[in-house]
Amino acid sequence: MESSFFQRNRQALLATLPDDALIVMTAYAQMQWGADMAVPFRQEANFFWVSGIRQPQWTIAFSTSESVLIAPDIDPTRTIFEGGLTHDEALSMSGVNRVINQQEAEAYFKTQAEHRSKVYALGELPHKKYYDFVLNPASDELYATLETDFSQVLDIRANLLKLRAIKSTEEIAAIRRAVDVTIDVFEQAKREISSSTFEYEIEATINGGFRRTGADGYAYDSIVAGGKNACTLHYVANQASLTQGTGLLIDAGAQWQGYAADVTRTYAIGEPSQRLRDIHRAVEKAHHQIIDLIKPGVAVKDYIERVDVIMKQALKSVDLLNSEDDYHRYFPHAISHGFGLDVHESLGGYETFQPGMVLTVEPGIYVPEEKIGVRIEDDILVTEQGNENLSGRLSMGL
Ligand SMILES: [Mn+2]
Repeated sequence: MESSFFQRNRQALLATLPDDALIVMTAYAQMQWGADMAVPFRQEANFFWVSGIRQPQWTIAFSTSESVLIAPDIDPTRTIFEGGLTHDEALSMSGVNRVINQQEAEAYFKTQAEHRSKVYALGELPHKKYYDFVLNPASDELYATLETDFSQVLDIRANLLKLRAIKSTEEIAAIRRAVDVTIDVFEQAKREISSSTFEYEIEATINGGFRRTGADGYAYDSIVAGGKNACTLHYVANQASLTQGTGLLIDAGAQWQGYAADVTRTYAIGEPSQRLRDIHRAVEKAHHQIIDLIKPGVAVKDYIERVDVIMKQALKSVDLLNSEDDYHRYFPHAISHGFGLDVHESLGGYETFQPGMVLTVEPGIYVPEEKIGVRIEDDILVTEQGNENLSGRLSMGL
């Protein structure tokens, strides 16, 4: 991405706030992998979107009058091991006016706090109590620090998500590339099923295939789930042997210049049973009907209601809807989510679909007692006229 992309994003965010607003945001901190090793670094998406910086521990502060990046204090020994970003590099990647160090930042914030009482920053992650992992502490720490310097810190998360939900031309180009790479790798993986014995052989083809094209790698851990493993929605062990006559669910997506693809197909290992074929056909029919619903102006709420009707019909057609509870038993996840820099993104709080949104459509039917799990997932761009299925040229599977 060019620095003009990040400049435009900063201006767009400032335009949602009063004239004299100051926004301060931080990169993620590095997290521990084990002993003295860090987890491969992944940037906080909102920070990347306004700065273009992929390194940890940087901070950005911007208003309509100027944009400033604050460089971390990095020990020279650490730079020998890990490299680093020079101030000039940071300047040209982000398009900010200047780069300052930690010491200069103290004076900068002191001056800012003297003539303004409010500052804007990224507030707490919503729904965090539902996550079973420790959150990256950087944003919350910055928020707390700002609260000591300024009398009021206001959350800009909702403004950011709303802007990020509508993708720009260069973002759509990156997503298209991620999807194209993913399609090619799926076709290759499909060809290798008959000569493979274990799920991990297919996983290696997928993850290696992404890197071979020059993609960043995978946008999330690839799921390669044979037989009943397909009923575990986030199955990432990929250790089991492949059983003839069962299904093989592959859910994977490349990441290209920070942007994700998210695609699922369910293939057959050998000759599929009639039951597997019937369930796949039901999911496939629902999938096409659901994609046809997506166009600008359609209310997201109405979409969800229509999806419920379609998915209930699909379950009924394979005799899996004998009580109201059966709906969430056999289709236990959401039909769609936005994606982009993060593989799960909000649709920005819009009530209706808007041109430039990208979202998945991913109906599935999971029947653990029959050891069958089928999901089909495509990546849909909302256009002025309707929608474009970015992954639609990938064959359907079974
Ligand atoms: Mn998905």
